[in-house]
Amino acid sequence: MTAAHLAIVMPAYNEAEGISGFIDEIRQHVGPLVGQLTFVVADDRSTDATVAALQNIDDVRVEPQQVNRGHGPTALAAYRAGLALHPDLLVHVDGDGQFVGEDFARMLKAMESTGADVVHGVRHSRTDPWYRRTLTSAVGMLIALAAGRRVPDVNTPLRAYRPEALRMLLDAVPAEVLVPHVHFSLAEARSGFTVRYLSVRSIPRRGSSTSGTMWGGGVKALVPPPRLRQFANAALQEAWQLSLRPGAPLRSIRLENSRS
Ligand SMILES: Nc1nc2c(ncn2[C@@H]2O[C@H](COP(=O)(O)OP(=O)(O)O)[C@@H](O)[C@H]2O)c(=O)[nH]1
Ligand SMILES: [Mg+2]
Repeated sequence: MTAAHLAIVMPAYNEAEGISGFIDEIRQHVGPLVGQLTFVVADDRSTDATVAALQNIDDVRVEPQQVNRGHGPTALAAYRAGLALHPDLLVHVDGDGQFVGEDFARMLKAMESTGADVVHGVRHSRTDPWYRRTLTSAVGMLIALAAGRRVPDVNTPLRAYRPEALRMLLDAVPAEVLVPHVHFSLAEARSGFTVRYLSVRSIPRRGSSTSGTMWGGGVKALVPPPRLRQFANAALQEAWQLSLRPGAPLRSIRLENSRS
């Protein structure tokens, strides 16, 4: 057994079509490896049937958000709701289901065999448009300069955490950030966390609805949609303010502190 109680947390917005099938697939692969499994879905005020699709499933809790705030704050709300259940291990993944069930099992096993604080799923075979992958590489380079080493797939949404390590990150980051995972990756690299990287398969989002994507223009837009460009600008400024500039608040996290 890899964990007595595993919480799998997800932000979701308009994922009615794919989310319950995604949860079923994860459960099938992970259920046999843990004592108890709980899914926590933070619903970012979906306008489709996402919440209805998740009703009356024993191991799924829906955490309705007060207002629509986008991926970052919803992911953080999902993390917090998951930690409140006091699991031994917590996994985050986006509700659009861009991963396969087998890889969740591999992550748990990697966590157990390496004793890491964090395991990141590093996406291969990404089918996201060229500008998304370019953005990931560009952010990755910036982070490498700041952290002094390369952090693969810096913004990956598939992450497994030991609760103590996650709590430190959550305590340090404001609730409204745009790119919590970029801040997390940077803080982990700088702060003495033991991080392991596992190559995982990336698949297209499961629902056909494009309203579940943050970027507008649909997943097949050939050029970066304006919303993505605005987002990238704002995210860069946020990364500078919170994580990169000298004296930035997230620079002072040290894992050793929590263990002393
Ligand atoms: N579109 C959208 N997605 C959100 C929102 N809040 C949370 N999400 C979730 O954020 C995740 C990532 O969205 P997506 O735009 O597909 O990002 P990408 O996979 O990085 O391209 C999905 O699981 C969404 O369900 C929101 O306000 N709008
Ligand atoms: Mg996605």
